[in-house]
Amino acid sequence: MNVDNGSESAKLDNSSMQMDSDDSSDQVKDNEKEKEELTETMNKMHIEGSSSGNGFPNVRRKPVIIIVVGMAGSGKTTLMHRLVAHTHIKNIRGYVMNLDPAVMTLPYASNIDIRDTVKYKEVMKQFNLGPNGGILTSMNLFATKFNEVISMIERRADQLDYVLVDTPGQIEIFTWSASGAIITEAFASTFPTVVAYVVDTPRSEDPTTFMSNMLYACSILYKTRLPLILTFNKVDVAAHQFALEWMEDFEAFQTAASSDQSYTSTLTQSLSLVLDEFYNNLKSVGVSAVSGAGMEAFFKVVEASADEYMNTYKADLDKRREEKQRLEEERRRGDMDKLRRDLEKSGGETVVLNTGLKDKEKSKSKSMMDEEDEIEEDEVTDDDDDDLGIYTEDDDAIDEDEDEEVDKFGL
Ligand SMILES: Nc1nc2c(ncn2[C@@H]2O[C@H](COP(=O)(O)OP(=O)(O)O)[C@@H](O)[C@H]2O)c(=O)[nH]1
Ligand SMILES: [Mg+2]
Repeated sequence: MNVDNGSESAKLDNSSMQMDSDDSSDQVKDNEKEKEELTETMNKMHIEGSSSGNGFPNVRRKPVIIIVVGMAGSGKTTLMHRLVAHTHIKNIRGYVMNLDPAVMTLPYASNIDIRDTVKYKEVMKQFNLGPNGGILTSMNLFATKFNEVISMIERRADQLDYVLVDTPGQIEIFTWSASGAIITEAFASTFPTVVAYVVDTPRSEDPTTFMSNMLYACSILYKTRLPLILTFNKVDVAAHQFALEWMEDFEAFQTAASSDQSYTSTLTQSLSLVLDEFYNNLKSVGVSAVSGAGMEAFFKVVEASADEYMNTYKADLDKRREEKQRLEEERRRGDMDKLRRDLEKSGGETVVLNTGLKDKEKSKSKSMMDEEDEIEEDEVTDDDDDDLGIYTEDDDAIDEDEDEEVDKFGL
């Protein structure tokens, strides 16, 4: 338990004392204990519980984590293979990680492979999921154990220069999922971390495709807030010179885009003005995973980005983490207040988790005495939820909604 977690539990203790003085039942204490235990477990799972020991781990300079992301088919896996080969030749000490649970065969040998922990096909079968759901769930399962991965890398940190991370084929599964965010944050709060955004250069020769690719890169930059390296891959097929030109001179891009008079083209031209600032803060490099061109340049840019991380991103990260902790504490306090209010409302009665129709009627007639209007609304929401299987998070929802939620999650 770190210092910050300690202060959190102290705050929880405080609220429990208040509740005792409010004459609450033993069940409240049990609830609190459960809550504390849950908080503790969550904190342990959280990156701050990593073996660095303190709340804000000292970020080492090495190893540098390189998270390789990009559209499906942009050449991430092939590039990983090339990077691994380069590190071997140059005696660079690297660690390789595969986070794609659905990949059939890997062209490189990985040190950590998600497939050793989670069997993607089994997950699909067991949870009755399609391919994307299967990948997402496998990632979620893996993310719950990610503190162990971080500890493993920490133990080897002195012998490593880089950790190369391959991500699932479908970019959004990593960049827009909770598990992707957990994994990225776990890395970024322990080691200097950079994102290599792989671009399929030949396909980006079309201005509209180029623009959508850049917008995606921009969204990743905003989402991860980590140094981003635009890695123009497949330069053996098409040189990335045109891209550099378009990024430096938006007029050149507008001229290229103006050959097409469609709506998207006009929008693309306007967007190029907006993205000018974004381009200014980016580093880019041209590589070929097939021919091996640009490898030296790639690692140079990675080093520069790692410096940038230490100088700029680290401070921002610490600030955001403090803010996150503050919000988390506020939320917890809000939860405790809500629990207390609910208890006062129920008059300390035992809360039945498994609400049948009979219980519903009973609790409805009871609450009806307090808030008649609310109930009509809730009845509608309740029915809708049953049909669609959606859980509401409406603050006004009456207790039975919450009971059902708990019931459905099988707690
Ligand atoms: N010509 C050329 N083809 C490449 C290069 N990198 C990848 N490819 C090809 O692009 C396709 C997709 O590559 P893959 O690594 O599986 O992409 P991923 O889905 O991003 O992992 C494969 O057919 C690769 O052979 C490159 O640098 N040059
Ligand atoms: Mg791949």
